[in-house]
Amino acid sequence: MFLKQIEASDENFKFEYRNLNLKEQEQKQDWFLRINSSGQVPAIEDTETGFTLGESKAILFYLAERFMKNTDWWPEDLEKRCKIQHLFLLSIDMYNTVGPSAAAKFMFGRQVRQVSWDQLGAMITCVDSHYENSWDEKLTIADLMIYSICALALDTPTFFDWINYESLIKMAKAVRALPGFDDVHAYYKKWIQSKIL
Ligand SMILES: N[C@@H](CCC(=O)N[C@@H](CS)C(=O)NCC(=O)O)C(=O)O
Repeated sequence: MFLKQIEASDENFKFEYRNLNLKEQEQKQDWFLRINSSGQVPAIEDTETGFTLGESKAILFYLAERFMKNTDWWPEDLEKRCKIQHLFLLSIDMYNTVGPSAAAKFMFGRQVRQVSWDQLGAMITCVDSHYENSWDEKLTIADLMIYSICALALDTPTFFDWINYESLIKMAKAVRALPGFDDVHAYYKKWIQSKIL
Protein backbone atom coordinates (compact mmCIF):
# COMPACT_ATOMS: atom_id res chain seq x y z
CA MET A 1 0.00 0.00 0.00
CA PHE A 2 2.75 2.43 0.99
CA LEU A 3 4.74 1.50 -2.11
CA LYS A 4 1.73 2.66 -4.13
CA GLN A 5 1.81 6.03 -2.34
CA ILE A 6 5.52 6.43 -3.04
CA GLU A 7 4.92 5.53 -6.66
CA ALA A 8 2.19 8.19 -6.88
CA SER A 9 4.52 10.84 -5.46
CA ASP A 10 7.64 10.01 -7.48
CA GLU A 11 7.45 9.08 -11.13
CA ASN A 12 10.98 7.62 -11.07
CA PHE A 13 10.10 5.17 -8.31
CA LYS A 14 9.50 1.64 -9.57
CA PHE A 15 8.75 -1.47 -7.60
CA GLU A 16 8.03 -5.08 -8.27
CA TYR A 17 5.74 -6.96 -5.90
CA ARG A 18 6.02 -10.69 -5.51
CA ASN A 19 3.58 -12.99 -3.71
CA LEU A 20 5.11 -16.03 -2.08
CA ASN A 21 3.36 -19.35 -1.60
CA LEU A 22 3.73 -19.82 2.15
CA LYS A 23 2.14 -23.27 2.09
CA GLU A 24 4.89 -24.36 -0.32
CA GLN A 25 7.45 -22.82 2.09
CA GLU A 26 8.75 -20.49 -0.59
CA GLN A 27 9.72 -18.10 2.24
CA LYS A 28 12.31 -20.65 3.43
CA GLN A 29 14.10 -20.94 0.10
CA ASP A 30 17.72 -19.76 -0.07
CA TRP A 31 17.01 -16.81 -2.37
CA PHE A 32 14.44 -15.44 0.07
CA LEU A 33 16.51 -16.16 3.19
CA ARG A 34 19.18 -13.94 1.67
CA ILE A 35 16.60 -11.12 1.72
CA ASN A 36 15.16 -11.95 5.14
CA SER A 37 17.02 -14.52 7.20
CA SER A 38 13.93 -14.89 9.45
CA GLY A 39 12.18 -16.56 6.50
CA GLN A 40 9.02 -14.48 6.86
CA VAL A 41 7.10 -12.07 4.68
CA PRO A 42 7.06 -9.16 4.18
CA ALA A 43 10.61 -8.33 3.13
CA ILE A 44 12.16 -5.92 0.66
CA GLU A 45 15.23 -5.64 -1.49
CA ASP A 46 16.31 -2.17 -2.60
CA THR A 47 17.84 -2.98 -5.95
CA GLU A 48 19.55 0.41 -6.17
CA THR A 49 21.62 -0.12 -3.02
CA GLY A 50 21.40 -3.88 -2.50
CA PHE A 51 19.93 -3.29 0.98
CA THR A 52 17.55 -5.97 2.23
CA LEU A 53 15.13 -5.83 5.15
CA GLY A 54 12.39 -7.83 6.85
CA GLU A 55 9.78 -6.91 9.54
CA SER A 56 6.81 -4.88 8.37
CA LYS A 57 7.36 -1.95 10.74
CA ALA A 58 11.08 -1.66 9.99
CA ILE A 59 10.24 -1.76 6.26
CA LEU A 60 7.77 1.10 6.60
CA PHE A 61 10.35 3.21 8.47
CA TYR A 62 12.98 2.48 5.84
CA LEU A 63 10.73 3.37 2.92
CA ALA A 64 9.48 6.50 4.68
CA GLU A 65 12.98 7.71 5.53
CA ARG A 66 14.33 6.95 2.07
CA PHE A 67 11.46 8.10 -0.14
CA MET A 68 8.83 10.07 1.82
CA LYS A 69 10.83 12.30 4.14
CA ASN A 70 9.15 15.59 5.08
CA THR A 71 5.70 14.50 3.95
CA ASP A 72 2.62 13.89 6.14
CA TRP A 73 3.46 10.19 5.96
CA TRP A 74 6.80 10.79 7.73
CA PRO A 75 7.20 14.44 8.74
CA GLU A 76 10.37 16.35 9.52
CA ASP A 77 9.11 17.53 12.91
CA LEU A 78 10.56 15.44 15.76
CA GLU A 79 7.44 15.59 17.91
CA LYS A 80 5.25 14.43 15.04
CA ARG A 81 7.62 11.56 14.32
CA CYS A 82 7.61 10.53 17.99
CA LYS A 83 3.80 10.47 17.90
CA ILE A 84 4.02 8.17 14.88
CA GLN A 85 6.39 5.91 16.81
CA HIS A 86 3.96 5.92 19.73
CA LEU A 87 1.22 4.63 17.45
CA PHE A 88 3.55 1.99 16.02
CA LEU A 89 4.20 0.73 19.55
CA LEU A 90 0.46 0.71 20.23
CA SER A 91 0.01 -1.35 17.07
CA ILE A 92 2.23 -4.06 18.57
CA ASP A 93 -0.07 -4.28 21.60
CA MET A 94 -3.02 -4.42 19.25
CA TYR A 95 -1.42 -7.18 17.18
CA ASN A 96 -1.05 -9.19 20.39
CA THR A 97 -4.81 -9.01 21.00
CA VAL A 98 -5.89 -9.70 17.40
CA GLY A 99 -3.76 -12.90 17.31
CA PRO A 100 -5.64 -14.85 20.02
CA SER A 101 -9.08 -13.52 18.95
CA ALA A 102 -9.99 -12.62 15.35
CA ALA A 103 -6.91 -14.29 13.82
CA ALA A 104 -7.38 -17.47 15.89
CA LYS A 105 -11.02 -17.70 14.81
CA PHE A 106 -10.77 -16.76 11.16
CA MET A 107 -7.28 -17.90 10.19
CA PHE A 108 -7.08 -21.07 12.24
CA GLY A 109 -10.74 -21.91 12.98
CA ARG A 110 -10.11 -22.10 16.74
CA GLN A 111 -12.55 -21.53 19.58
CA VAL A 112 -11.87 -18.16 21.13
CA ARG A 113 -12.23 -17.54 24.85
CA GLN A 114 -14.33 -14.57 25.93
CA VAL A 115 -11.32 -13.04 27.66
CA SER A 116 -9.52 -12.77 24.32
CA TRP A 117 -12.46 -10.92 22.76
CA ASP A 118 -12.56 -8.65 25.82
CA GLN A 119 -8.87 -7.84 25.41
CA LEU A 120 -9.36 -7.06 21.73
CA GLY A 121 -12.36 -4.87 22.64
CA ALA A 122 -10.33 -2.93 25.22
CA MET A 123 -7.57 -2.40 22.69
CA ILE A 124 -9.96 -1.18 20.01
CA THR A 125 -11.42 1.30 22.51
CA CYS A 126 -7.91 2.52 23.34
CA VAL A 127 -6.95 2.98 19.69
CA ASP A 128 -10.30 4.61 18.91
CA SER A 129 -9.76 7.17 21.67
CA HIS A 130 -6.28 7.85 20.31
CA TYR A 131 -7.84 8.81 16.97
CA GLU A 132 -10.57 10.79 18.67
CA ASN A 133 -8.11 12.88 20.68
CA SER A 134 -4.99 13.12 18.56
CA TRP A 135 -5.68 12.52 14.88
CA ASP A 136 -5.28 15.49 12.53
CA GLU A 137 -6.81 13.50 9.63
CA LYS A 138 -3.49 13.21 7.83
CA LEU A 139 -2.49 9.61 7.27
CA THR A 140 0.96 8.48 8.37
CA ILE A 141 2.86 5.20 8.10
CA ALA A 142 1.60 4.27 11.59
CA ASP A 143 -2.01 4.47 10.42
CA LEU A 144 -1.25 1.93 7.70
CA MET A 145 0.10 -0.40 10.37
CA ILE A 146 -2.91 0.09 12.65
CA TYR A 147 -5.24 -0.42 9.69
CA SER A 148 -3.55 -3.63 8.62
CA ILE A 149 -3.84 -5.02 12.15
CA CYS A 150 -7.47 -3.95 12.52
CA ALA A 151 -8.39 -5.21 9.06
CA LEU A 152 -8.98 -8.80 10.11
CA ALA A 153 -11.20 -7.73 13.00
CA LEU A 154 -12.89 -5.05 10.89
CA ASP A 155 -13.67 -7.35 7.99
CA THR A 156 -14.98 -10.30 9.97
CA PRO A 157 -18.23 -10.67 11.94
CA THR A 158 -16.84 -10.41 15.47
CA PHE A 159 -19.27 -9.23 18.10
CA PHE A 160 -17.97 -5.66 17.90
CA ASP A 161 -20.28 -3.13 16.46
CA TRP A 162 -17.83 -0.97 14.58
CA ILE A 163 -20.29 1.87 14.45
CA ASN A 164 -19.31 2.49 18.07
CA TYR A 165 -15.72 3.26 17.09
CA GLU A 166 -16.33 6.34 15.00
CA SER A 167 -12.82 7.77 15.08
CA LEU A 168 -11.12 4.52 14.19
CA ILE A 169 -13.62 3.96 11.38
CA LYS A 170 -12.90 7.45 10.07
CA MET A 171 -9.20 6.58 9.80
CA ALA A 172 -10.05 3.19 8.22
CA LYS A 173 -12.22 4.93 5.63
CA ALA A 174 -9.36 7.30 4.78
CA VAL A 175 -7.06 4.30 4.21
CA ARG A 176 -9.68 2.55 2.08
CA ALA A 177 -10.02 5.69 -0.05
CA LEU A 178 -6.31 5.75 -0.91
CA PRO A 179 -5.52 5.26 -4.61
CA GLY A 180 -4.60 1.64 -5.22
CA PHE A 181 -6.26 0.31 -2.05
CA ASP A 182 -8.68 -1.96 -3.92
CA ASP A 183 -5.91 -3.51 -6.04
CA VAL A 184 -3.71 -4.17 -3.05
CA HIS A 185 -6.55 -5.65 -1.01
CA ALA A 186 -8.23 -7.71 -3.73
CA TYR A 187 -6.37 -10.91 -2.78
CA TYR A 188 -6.94 -10.46 0.96
CA LYS A 189 -10.63 -9.62 0.43
CA LYS A 190 -11.20 -12.81 -1.54
CA TRP A 191 -9.43 -14.84 1.13
CA ILE A 192 -11.31 -13.35 4.07
CA GLN A 193 -14.67 -13.74 2.32
CA SER A 194 -13.94 -17.42 1.77
CA LYS A 195 -13.32 -17.75 5.51
CA ILE A 196 -16.57 -16.08 6.52
CA LEU A 197 -19.04 -17.78 4.19
N1 LIG B 1 6.69 -9.48 12.92
C1 LIG B 1 6.67 -9.84 11.53
C2 LIG B 1 5.67 -10.95 11.34
C3 LIG B 1 5.74 -11.52 9.96
C4 LIG B 1 4.87 -12.76 9.82
O1 LIG B 1 4.27 -13.26 10.80
N2 LIG B 1 4.80 -13.28 8.57
C5 LIG B 1 4.03 -14.46 8.32
C6 LIG B 1 2.92 -14.21 7.30
S1 LIG B 1 1.85 -12.94 7.83
C7 LIG B 1 4.96 -15.50 7.64
O2 LIG B 1 5.82 -15.15 6.86
N3 LIG B 1 4.70 -16.77 7.94
C8 LIG B 1 5.41 -17.85 7.33
C9 LIG B 1 6.47 -18.43 8.21
O3 LIG B 1 6.65 -17.97 9.37
O4 LIG B 1 7.13 -19.38 7.75
C10 LIG B 1 6.30 -8.60 10.68
O5 LIG B 1 5.55 -7.75 11.16
O6 LIG B 1 6.79 -8.49 9.55
